[in-house]
Amino acid sequence: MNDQHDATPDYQPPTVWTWAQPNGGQFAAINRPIAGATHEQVLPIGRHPLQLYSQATPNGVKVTVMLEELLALGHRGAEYDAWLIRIRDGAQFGSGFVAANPNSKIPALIDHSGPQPVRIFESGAILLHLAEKFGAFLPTEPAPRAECLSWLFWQMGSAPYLGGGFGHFYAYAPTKIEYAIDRYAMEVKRQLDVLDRRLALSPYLAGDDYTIADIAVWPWYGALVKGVLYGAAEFLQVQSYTHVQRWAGEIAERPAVRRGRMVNRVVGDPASQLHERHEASDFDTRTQDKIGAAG
Ligand SMILES: N[C@@H](CCC(=O)N[C@@H](CS)C(=O)NCC(=O)O)C(=O)O
Repeated sequence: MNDQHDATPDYQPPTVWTWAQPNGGQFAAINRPIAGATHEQVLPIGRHPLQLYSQATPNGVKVTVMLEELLALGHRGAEYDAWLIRIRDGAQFGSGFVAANPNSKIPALIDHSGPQPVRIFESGAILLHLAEKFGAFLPTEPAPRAECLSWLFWQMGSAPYLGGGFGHFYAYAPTKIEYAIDRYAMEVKRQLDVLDRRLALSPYLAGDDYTIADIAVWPWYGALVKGVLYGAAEFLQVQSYTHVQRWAGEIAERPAVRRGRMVNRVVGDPASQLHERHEASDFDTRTQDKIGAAG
């Protein structure tokens, strides 16, 4: 996210960029041009081997859906504690979180199941770590495995155009800049067409089976076509991507997806928000039907 742009038509960049704050952007309070911790904050550790530090943004939801899918398959080793990192409050800049992810972005996972704790950051790396650890949602045959990893990495490379590009300028920027919105709307529609053509050929992105590629792509592009991301459904004419719509609707109905979306959630109906998750029974007091079709 970058709130630095001046929308005035005669703006010329100065010789040296300087950090002007506040700048009116929605994320001005947390955006910084430097890395590292801003304050001391030890991360809590629960009793399960897997400790997740996250918030239910699309990147966070990928991991909680994956963990709930693993548990639904019967992998008891996937039991986890999910701790809420409130990114609008700057919790990603606490010293403990920065030790888990030097990039200061959710999600971050610490796997305590080996002799030494292993930290994993970047949601794609976390999905791959979990898929390999449990031998699930990642095909073993070379061709479908390559297809799965290709779509997983496609998501990691493409979503910043959707979130940091289109979503930022369409929904969050303090002024509407036609050039920026045009540029990113074009790219996002192209990406939706890429997905639509792929999903016309097979039920899931890697072929016949649901994989970490679908788990990674769904919280972004599934939410977008179901109209719950950036309020841009009509603007982008998302109904026309019929194969993506079919795929997104089917995945939204999976019980593990419905559970995973509630974990570390801080928006929407309070009954749909499970701020921290430590046991399967934590879901009992929440209402899964209170979340929309995706997102
Ligand atoms: N490529 C990273 C992106 C993570 C990311 O952008 N996380 C956002 C929330 S969706 C965040 O933590 N933002 C806080 C910040 O930028 O300070 C991943 O997939 O894990």
